Amino acid sequence: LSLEERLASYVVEGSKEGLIPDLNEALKKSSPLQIINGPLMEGMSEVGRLFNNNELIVAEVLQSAEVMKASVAYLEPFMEKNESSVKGKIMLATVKGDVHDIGKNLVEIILANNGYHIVNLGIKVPPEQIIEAYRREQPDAIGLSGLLVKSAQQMVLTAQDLKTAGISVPIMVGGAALTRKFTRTRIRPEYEGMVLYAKDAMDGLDLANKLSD
Ligand code: B1M
Repeated sequence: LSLEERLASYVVEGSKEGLIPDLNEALKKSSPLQIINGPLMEGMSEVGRLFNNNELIVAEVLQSAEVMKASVAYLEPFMEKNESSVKGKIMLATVKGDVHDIGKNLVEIILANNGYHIVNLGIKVPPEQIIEAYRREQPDAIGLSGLLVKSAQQMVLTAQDLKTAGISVPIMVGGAALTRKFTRTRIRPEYEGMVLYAKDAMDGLDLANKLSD
């Protein structure tokens, strides 16, 4: 197997045996983000496909998630950091009913490495908790993540509750089940402030930078 194929297969197999030496090898020619967005994400897509076809069970997907998390944690110190000044405070949450957090945590790492102070509220965060944390933390923006189809709908409800609570800071939304169109037609009309769709973590950084400019 090529290096790229081996990296993808650690995620698919849920195995860390040989992972670190291969990540070191990959770092010689690629940046941490290229490794994550390339072979590791390819492995995750394959996991999603196999899971969808009932060829993997949840316990196996969890092991794949562990490998992805361990890889991201290992690569994180090698990422470019640009911490010259604090550009703003962003609160992140995976919405109510959803446990997926690898994407959100990647967004956290990338924003934190680029000058943002991040308050990560974790997973399955109901709107009440987001509102309470908003009042305490006074962030410049709120980032919502969700991967399930029902999470897209949950974002609509969350936006409604935030609006009712009188909150209007920009909201950034992302996650696999979401589209730009859904964001524009379903979430945006329910909210007073800006609602921005980020297709991936780098897009999230670009949007945050535009907001802070
Ligand atoms: Co689940 N899961 N899962 N899962 N899981 C999906 C999402 C699914 C598509 C798999 C499939 O069937 N093909 C499917 C959803 C189906 C649907 O709703 N249409 C699914 C399902 C069904 C489920 C369960 C219901 C399974 C069950 O129990 N029967 C269950 C749900 C539990 C719940 O949430 N209540 C479940 C559980 C799990 C595990 C716990 C086993 C594990 C998660 C572990 C964890 O996160 N700690 C897991 C995993 C790993 C996946 C897949 C395979 C991979 C997700 C992932 O981590 N990707 C996923 C299939 C897939 O996506 N291909 C799947 C890597 C990550 C870096 O990408 O999160 O997309 P992602 O983030 C991207 C962008 O989306 C974006 O940036 C990131 C990249 O740069 N982004 C943002 C994300 N959030 C953002 C926020 C932003 C900006 C950008 O700003 C705020």
